[in-house]
Amino acid sequence: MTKPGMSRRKFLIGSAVGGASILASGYLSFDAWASAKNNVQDIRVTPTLCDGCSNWCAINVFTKGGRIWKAEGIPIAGINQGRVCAKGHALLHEVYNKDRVKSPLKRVGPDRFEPISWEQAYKEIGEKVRTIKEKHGPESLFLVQYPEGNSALTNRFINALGSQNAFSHASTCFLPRNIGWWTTTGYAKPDQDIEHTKLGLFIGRNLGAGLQLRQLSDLSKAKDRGAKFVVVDPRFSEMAAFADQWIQIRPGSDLALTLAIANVIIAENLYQKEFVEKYTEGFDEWADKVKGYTPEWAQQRTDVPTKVIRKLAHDLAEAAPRVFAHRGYHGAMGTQYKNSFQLVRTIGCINGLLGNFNQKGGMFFAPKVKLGKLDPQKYPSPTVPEDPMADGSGDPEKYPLTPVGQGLTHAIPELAIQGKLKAGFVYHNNPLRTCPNPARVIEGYGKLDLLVSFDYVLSETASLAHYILPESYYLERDDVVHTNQSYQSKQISIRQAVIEPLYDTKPMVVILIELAQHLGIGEYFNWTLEDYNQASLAPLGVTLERLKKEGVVDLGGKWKPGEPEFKTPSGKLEFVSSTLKDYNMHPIPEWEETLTSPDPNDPHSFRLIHGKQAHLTHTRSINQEYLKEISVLNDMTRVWIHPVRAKALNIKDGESMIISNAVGKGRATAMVTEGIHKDCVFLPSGYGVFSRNLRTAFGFGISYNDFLPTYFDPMLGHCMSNEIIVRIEKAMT
Ligand SMILES: Nc1nc2c(c(=O)[nH]1)N[C@H]1C(S)=C(S)[C@@H](COP(=O)(O)OP(=O)(O)OC[C@H]3O[C@@H](n4cnc5c(=O)[nH]c(N)nc54)[C@H](O)[C@@H]3O)O[C@H]1N2
Ligand SMILES: Nc1nc2c(c(=O)[nH]1)N[C@H]1C(S)=C(S)[C@@H](COP(=O)(O)OP(=O)(O)OC[C@H]3O[C@@H](n4cnc5c(=O)[nH]c(N)nc54)[C@H](O)[C@@H]3O)O[C@H]1N2
Ligand code: SF4
Ligand SMILES: [Mo]
Repeated sequence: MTKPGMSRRKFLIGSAVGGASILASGYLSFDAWASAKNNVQDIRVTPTLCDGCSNWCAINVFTKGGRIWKAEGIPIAGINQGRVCAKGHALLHEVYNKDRVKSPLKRVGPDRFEPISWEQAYKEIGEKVRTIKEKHGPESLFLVQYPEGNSALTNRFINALGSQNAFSHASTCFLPRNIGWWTTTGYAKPDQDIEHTKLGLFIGRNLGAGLQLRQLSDLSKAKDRGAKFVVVDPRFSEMAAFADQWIQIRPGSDLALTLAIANVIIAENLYQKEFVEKYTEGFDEWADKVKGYTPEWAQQRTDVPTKVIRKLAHDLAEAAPRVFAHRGYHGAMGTQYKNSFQLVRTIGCINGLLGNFNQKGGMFFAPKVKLGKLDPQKYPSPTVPEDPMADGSGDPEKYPLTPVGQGLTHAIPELAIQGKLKAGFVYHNNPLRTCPNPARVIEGYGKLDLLVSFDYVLSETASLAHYILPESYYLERDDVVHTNQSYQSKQISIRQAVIEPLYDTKPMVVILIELAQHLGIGEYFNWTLEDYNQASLAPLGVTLERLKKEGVVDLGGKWKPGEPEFKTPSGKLEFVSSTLKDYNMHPIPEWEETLTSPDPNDPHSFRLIHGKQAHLTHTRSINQEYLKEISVLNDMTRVWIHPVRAKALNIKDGESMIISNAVGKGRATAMVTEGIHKDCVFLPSGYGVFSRNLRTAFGFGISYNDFLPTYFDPMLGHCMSNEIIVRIEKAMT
């Protein structure tokens, strides 16, 4: 824990939405700062990619005397346009974190580790994997990761071992969002032309905290130009504060709201007829279904007045086609409610009614860069196993729409308890803290015969692993060529080492290549990272040297408005989904109840919802001292509760509350505010670290996963993370 004397550092957080910079005053004495500032010798600048979250913003990192100094955004990078957020700045310092793993480790007792050599670690892991494979088959092996640039290689690794079990965070993040869009338009992630829109509707998407820097910059440009934004959220989020209109909604009821919007647009003939005729499928059938979903019907479920619903439908239709309902991410349209999938489908269909696909200021499908591949003659690829995953993802009888390669990460503990999974590799992911029901996750992972982590610190998951093969921190390593840089033109970028590794750690690509030799799959890793990157760049006419020098290369190919091209089986936007029909699933977006509801007769009963804060990423950033300090100084772990509900429980602002249900119990400070719907309490989601090896974060705040049962939604299997009912009471001491 931070010492009391140290916790008085003051920070200035720049920029209202998202935070553009942090200045640490008092961290260095003024004299020390001035002399450091004047020491302009030996300053080097290396372009690379931030690893603070999934955005991978392009940054120039400065070193002074060989030490990391600061970062600036690279202006041409489409993803961040020269910006860096608070995390991006603060996480530079993580390279010097006292909690880092400094060499390969072997667990020799509960939470007791011994340093070992890479060679010994590889050898022992190799032997164990061979034994497990022989006894239980390759399908008992798995990999779980936050799939970033290296995922092509980690997938190759697990496939080469003969297993199809590559899991990602999808089932705790975005799964229904992607599948909902895919079944409607044929694209998992359409984009929106925020910059040129007249009106943007954000349902459960809070760009001011779930950051995406380019979209934030587009929002301000559009607003300056007179565009309007409407936010639907049970909570007065940062985005709600920025918007022209905030619609407070009962959590879990957005599907009713959107169906009613569709009802008004159709009933009043406000839709784009030409577009609907030419580019959509199943309109009449859906229109018939939608008839029953009147604003009066929706008001009862959403608490949104009929007048507001009607006006929103009219506003959207009037702005069409320079209008969009945002594609969403984690909140509401992600893995939060039983009806999230149908919500995404409905939002896709509303965009269809507005005829905005591939229109200026509407939705569009971003141009994609196609990277080259290793020569298959010289560098053979492993056969990808065709079986579904151990959790039933890709199985026509179970979760046919859940992609193999993503799967259900929160099913791993159950599968381990059942003995179906025996050995796992965990990369850039911390399932013990980011999956539901910690006791269950710990039990499941604890049953594995082998758990290997590649973490750079002893996260909760790494602390349970048998071996830790520490990846070098992002400032110390080279990675594969990256493409996800812009959504309006084709760009490539690259992460490269800014300094030499401080400790005995290695880049993931090197670890995979070396480990593969000990696992009998060396033939699939008979190349170097340089070979791999050269092959990726070959068709693009850009040399690796140039990319490394410039950091980001723009390949042109900017998106232009025009005819939309849908990739569904019918080639049209599908109001009635043929894919869902094939699998005997509801093919038409229609109302579906949430799984749970608070008891309206019990003053203690609440739904627990959660969300991001701009200065934190998931659970992994609160161990960074500057970022924790922002939380401490602004008292940001507080749980939001409505004044009427708080009064009934005699809870005052700043007092302690006990939150409990059958899964867990915790204590939090109340933030009494009208900015939260009466039915729910809101818990910020970056806290509750329980690994004692993360000394700054340990024991600070609580996590929604402490209260979340292990659910699998019937269609996709996602974790339904806002289907939590808790009991709130005032803490007596
Ligand atoms: N409690 C809680 N749970 C959540 C969320 C939340 O906000 N709070 N969010 C949900 C969502 S939206 C998502 S996307 C998922 C995210 O799920 P995770 O990916 O599990 O989340 P993180 O907390 O980012 O954990 C990342 C892990 O990678 C490690 N790591 C960081 N940098 C490096 C590196 O350079 N190399 C390697 N090898 N490891 C590194 C960190 O130490 C940490 O253990 O969690 C979901 N669950
Ligand atoms: N700073 C920061 N930025 C990040 C991340 C991060 O961890 N930190 N993670 C990245 C990742 S992996 C993700 S998934 C995204 C997440 O980005 P978002 O999806 O925007 O983030 P959330 O905060 O999870 O959810 C958004 C909003 O949904 C609201 N919400 C909850 N329930 C409901 C409901 O029933 N209806 C409606 N309408 N709204 C509801 C919450 O109050 C919250 O304000 O952010 C990305 N960017
Ligand atoms: S949004 Fe912030 S933390 Fe995420 S990649 Fe960009 S600068 Fe880094
Ligand atoms: Mo996420």
